[in-house]
Amino acid sequence: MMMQMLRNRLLLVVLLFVPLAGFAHVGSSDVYYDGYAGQYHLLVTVRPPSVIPGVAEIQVRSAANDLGQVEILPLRMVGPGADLAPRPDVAERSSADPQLYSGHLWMMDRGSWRVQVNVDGQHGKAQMAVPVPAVSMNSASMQKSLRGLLGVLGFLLVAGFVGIVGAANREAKLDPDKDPTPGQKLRGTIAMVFTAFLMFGVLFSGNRWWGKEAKDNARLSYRLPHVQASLQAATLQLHLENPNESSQFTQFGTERIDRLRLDDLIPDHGHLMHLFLVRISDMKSLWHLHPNQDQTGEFSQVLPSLPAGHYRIYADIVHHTGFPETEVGEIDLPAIAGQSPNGDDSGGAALSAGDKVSQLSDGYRMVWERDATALKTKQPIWFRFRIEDQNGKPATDVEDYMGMAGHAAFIRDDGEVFAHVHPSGSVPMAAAEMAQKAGSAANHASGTDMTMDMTMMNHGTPSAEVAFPYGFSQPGDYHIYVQVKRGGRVETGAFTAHVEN
Ligand SMILES: [Cu+2]
Repeated sequence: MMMQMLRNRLLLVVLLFVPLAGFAHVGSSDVYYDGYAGQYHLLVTVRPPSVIPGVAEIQVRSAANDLGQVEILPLRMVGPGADLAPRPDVAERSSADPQLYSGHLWMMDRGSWRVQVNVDGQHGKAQMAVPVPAVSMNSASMQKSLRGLLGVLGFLLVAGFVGIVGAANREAKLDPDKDPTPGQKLRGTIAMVFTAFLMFGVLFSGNRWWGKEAKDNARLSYRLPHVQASLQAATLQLHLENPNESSQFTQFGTERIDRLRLDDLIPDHGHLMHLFLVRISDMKSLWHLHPNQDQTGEFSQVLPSLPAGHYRIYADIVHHTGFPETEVGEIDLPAIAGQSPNGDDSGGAALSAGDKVSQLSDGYRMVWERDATALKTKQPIWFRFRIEDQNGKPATDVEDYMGMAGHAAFIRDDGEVFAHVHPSGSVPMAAAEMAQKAGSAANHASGTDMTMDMTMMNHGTPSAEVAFPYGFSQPGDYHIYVQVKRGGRVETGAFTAHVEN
């Protein structure tokens, strides 16, 4: 028990020296969520740690100046820990910006979490919850300079120890100003050799112990899952992999309820999978499709007409725990003469992206309402888009598309970053709903009546303007694809964005 604790402490100390890399799913680990706690309109940003256990950074911004105190606490989404609320932390109110609160939370385990936000203010108490997937993206390695410094210090420590033992055996019983006898010298040398061997043994077994620990830890790092795609006639066949599968039971023999499996997928706004296909060479052909599940891990999609090229594949799925994954893949496609997209499928073969304006059909336009300030990483930004008719008037026929006012995909031009975002933010709706329900169930059980109104989640009201809260984790050149439904068909606006660090 003591050893275990010591080991964890040691690991922790090492982890604290490691800079947080902010790399997840497909390079966009930060969570942005816009929603309501009762009548309070909040934008919550969660920056999960890149190594678990680790510290998540939480920011809560209220839309109006109506808040007093904000508390935050981390909870598991499912399983035994889901109802065991720890004592909440009080988020600190920014002195420069009274509508901004921030705090830190420890996430001790990998898996599906929710951050519960308890607020108190002008409209009484209320709460909401934000789903947060927590994974270790890497086994963080120590910085070279730190490794060198610790190595030198460690050597001095060992050499000093050997020297002390030698001196103690040689000269401890010596009177002042006397030289040691040959016998005492020999005794000292033997003691030093013996101590050196002993220290070598200790260091050697310590290193082996550490190496084993590091290997175990590395095995638990999250590996980006890949989808194998092949084409049969005009049908895309998809085979999902599950590289992060763990055993069904924990070391204590209890079932690992949140282990990743492929037979537990839940629909996210009506579909088990949201598939994005983008031709990386020019970013002009983008498709948002919804393949059918034929059996566990196997999906298929009849393709619409699309131009030949090398396509990147992003397959979004959500597990029963609310844990989202994006499986990535690539495929070379010939020109496909398929059917026109049906159902919720949509996209475009020749989208030309502007930095402010994107042409839609019938002379309509989509306008990105951006100001002149440069886009920077790690900032929550509202991306607002306005749909205009041929006369520049706001469109009046915008309607709901898959339960939402709009869908956006942020894709870096090299394909290494991908995020599927909604007016409510970067979390899948299925996970967001699960987090709210878990919260209200727990409150109900504890006798606290804080009703949470599902309709208060921000799906966005279909109108001529649609807005998405999101922030870039990494700099680079991006394409932003914004999809809205207008006059019975889905339109895709495309924009370019340069993001600075
Ligand atoms: Cu969507």
